[in-house]
This record gives sequence, C-alpha cells and structure tokens, in this order.
Amino acid sequence: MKRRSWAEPYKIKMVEPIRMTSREERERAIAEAGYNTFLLRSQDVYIDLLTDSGTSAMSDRQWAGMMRGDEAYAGSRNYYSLEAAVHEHYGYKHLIPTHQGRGAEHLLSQLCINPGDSVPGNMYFTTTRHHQEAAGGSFVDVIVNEAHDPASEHPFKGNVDLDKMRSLIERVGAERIPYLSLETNVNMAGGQPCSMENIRAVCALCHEHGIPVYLDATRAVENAWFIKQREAGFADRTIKSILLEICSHTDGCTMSAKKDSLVNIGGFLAVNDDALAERARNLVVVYEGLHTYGGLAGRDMEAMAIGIAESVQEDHIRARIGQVEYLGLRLMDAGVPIVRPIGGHGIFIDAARFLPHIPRERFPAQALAAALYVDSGVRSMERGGVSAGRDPETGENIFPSLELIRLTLPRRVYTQAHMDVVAESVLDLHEHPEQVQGLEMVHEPEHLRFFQARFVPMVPASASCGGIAAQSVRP
Ligand code: PLI
Repeated sequence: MKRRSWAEPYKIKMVEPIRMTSREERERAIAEAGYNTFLLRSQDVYIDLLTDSGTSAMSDRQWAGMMRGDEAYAGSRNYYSLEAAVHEHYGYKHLIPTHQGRGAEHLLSQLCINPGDSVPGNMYFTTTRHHQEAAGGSFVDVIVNEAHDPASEHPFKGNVDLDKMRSLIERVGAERIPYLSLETNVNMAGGQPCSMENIRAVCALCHEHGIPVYLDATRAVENAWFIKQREAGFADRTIKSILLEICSHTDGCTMSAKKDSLVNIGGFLAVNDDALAERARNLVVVYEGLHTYGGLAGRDMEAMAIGIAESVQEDHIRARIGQVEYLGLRLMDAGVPIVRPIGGHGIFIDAARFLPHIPRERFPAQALAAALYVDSGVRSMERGGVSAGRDPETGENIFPSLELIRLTLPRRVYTQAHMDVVAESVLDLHEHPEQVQGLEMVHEPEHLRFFQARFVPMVPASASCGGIAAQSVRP
C-alpha cells in the first residue's frame, strides 16, 4: 500500500520570529553563560529544546479562555471550570491548585513525610526529591533495572520493580513509607511509560500495606498513549478512558500542568482523602494563595481547564509523540546513541557513549549540550551528573547510570523542518566528537545546582603547558 503521511492537527495563525546567530556570537554567549544552557538568554537561542515545560503553544480556544478570566480573589468561576476538568479527566475528588508542579510537591511532602521516612519512587525527579528531602525523607529508587540501561528496548521502562518495593517495605516497615510517588512517562529515564498492569499491581501491593500512591501525573496523558500503543487490550480504548483508569488506581496526584495540559504556568495537587484535602487547603494559603486560586490568575486556570480537555484528544497526542519519534528515528538511523525506545517528550542522547573520551567527572552531558548550542543555536539540557547533585549524607557527587542530554520538544511549537535542522547538527557533532572537551564546575549552588552552576572548558594536553592530561581554562 502507498504510504500516506500524517500532519499536525492544526494550522498556524500567529508566528514568533526566531533569530539565527553567528558561531562567534554563540561562542561568546555560552562562555558568558558559564557553559550552562539554563543561563543563556533565550534571544540567543535559535531552536529551544531546553524543556517542554510551560513552552507549549496555546490554542485559540485557550486564548479565548484567558479573556474569560474571573480575577476575583475568592471563588473565581475559573476555579470551578478547572475543578470540573480535573474531575472529568483525572477523576480525583479534591483539587488544590498550585502555581506549578513543585508547589504541589511541596504541599504533599510537608503534609505526609516525617523525618526519617523513606519515600519510594520510580526514579528521582529533581524538584520532587528536593521537597521529599527538605521534609526529612530519603528518596528510594524502586524503578525496574532496565530503566537504567539506555539500550534496553523494554516497552515499559517506567515500571516499578515490585520486588524492590516489597523489600523496602520489609526493610523499613510500611509505617515509615508515607507514600509511593509513581511517575508516569518517567522523565529522567527518557520519557518512559509504566504499563497499566504494573500500575494496578504496584497500587494493589501498596494498598495491601496501607501505603497510599500519589501519581506524578505531569506526563500521564503521554503515558496513556504508550499504553494504547503497546499494551494488549488497550488499542481500542480512548486516551481519556486510559488516563482515568491510571488515576483510578491511585490516591491522588501532583501535577505540573505546564507539560501535558498545554499551559505556560500552573499545577495542582488532587487527592481523594477528605482529611488530607482539608490539611492541604490549610497549607496552600501559606505558600501559594487562597485554595481557589493557588498562586494562579483566574485566566490561567481557565486556560488549564481547556488545555486538559485538548490534551486527551487522540489526534493531538498522536502528532505530539509522532514529532518526537520523527526526530528520534533520524538520529537512531544515523547511529547516534539515544535512549531506547524513543520516549514521549524528547530525545535523550547518551552523552557517555557519544563522548567516550570525557570522564564522568568532566560532565560529558553538560559539555555536549554546550557544544550543540555552539554548533547550531539549538538549546538542550543536561540530565546526568550535574542534575543528580550530591548525596545528602556523604556530600559526594552522584554519578547516575544515565548521563544524558535531553532534546525536549515543546508541544505544537516547532515544525518538521526544525527537527531536520536539529538532527543535522547532532549528526555533525557525532562525526567529530573529539572536538568536544570536558568541563570543570567552578560555581556550584547549594540547591538544584544544574539550574545555575557555572563551568569552564578543559583544554586538551597538547594545548596546555602542564604535564596533566587536560586543564581547565579559568576566566
Ligand atoms: O516545573 P514544575 O514545578 O511545574 O514541575 C516539576 C516537575 C515535576 N515532575 C516532573 C516529572 C517534572 O518533569 C517536573 C518539571 N519538569 C521540568 C521543568 C522539565 O524540564 O522536565
């Protein structure tokens, strides 16, 4: 049969010009940014794949919703639209809006974690773990081993390893586990989904021991897409019904609406437990705002309510993940080492294999992100040793098994031609990896260091006068 192409289920009615810079300009910009792509000015970036968080293009319907913002301090009608959308699509009983996902994580951690508790999760996420530790808990990774192997083709690398969960319960006792934080389409593993079978089984195990399960629902819609594609029995189900079923097994969620829900700002905590909801409403007023706005404008809540409904439309999610797949296949076909299978929100390049000459202490992923920017103005993000930070007990650098850069695709923003430009730049670097040198960290913030750390490049031995293999060029 003749191949028929698919295209995005929208047309473009407003554009935002972007600027290509010269290589000299980019070399200057990255040096000024301390070789950290978070510290670049966006005006110096050509194609911005730093994150899919808050970077989506809103629809005309969402913009129309913004005009219906009810900016009353209390009881805004937009809160009730959002509450209805969360009930309909996520199914939880109580909604507490927050300014973004970490606001919800903060509330949940403060409300549920006691000092000395263990908080299991299917791989850490930076802000989530930070709030768990700030509340006195220790994060325990219970994800399947395949998640740590970039080459494994396991279709559900986000799954929880039930044996790891069981042995944690045996080791510390269920009463020292305030909840399991279950992330859908696990970000740090490369946007890898959990299967419904695993979600059902792990929730049953936890509930047997009286341990609640809170979903990190940030990319649950993308997870639902993979369940539909890969898990027997789901091919004919709607994304909407799969999402509802995922949530129905759990006790609540933290949510960064800046991803799946197609808004530039917003998040929420949603729970079924009446008493916990009451405590969360008491705490949200301290940190975020009244319980009917949680740090958001009325118009933001309206855009979120509409975005939630758009996010589960089949043609939307097919095009969103299809674009990620298009870029991934271009890189894979050319032999670039990327995390397999291709994930939901971006392509994760295995920087340790891409740059085998750079030792982990010299942050190969950070170096690759900087080099890609210099080559083409494409901004990506480090997801390796810099993001992992230090062990809170020993103070030693954590070097996770995955040393990645993430090319993250904003939703509904870039075209296939942009993807081609990105792919060509990565392929050029892949042909000449020796051009990229390692980095030395010269400024290290105390919390979430990857956002603001600064680096200087190492120069190869031949270019330095010392007898050591490489030395840094400090400013
Ligand atoms: O950026 P926030 O505070 O709205 O959400 C925090 C957050 C929680 N969970 C997960 C899985 C995330 O991916 C997440 C934020 N992610 C960002 C900013 C990212 O670039 O991936």
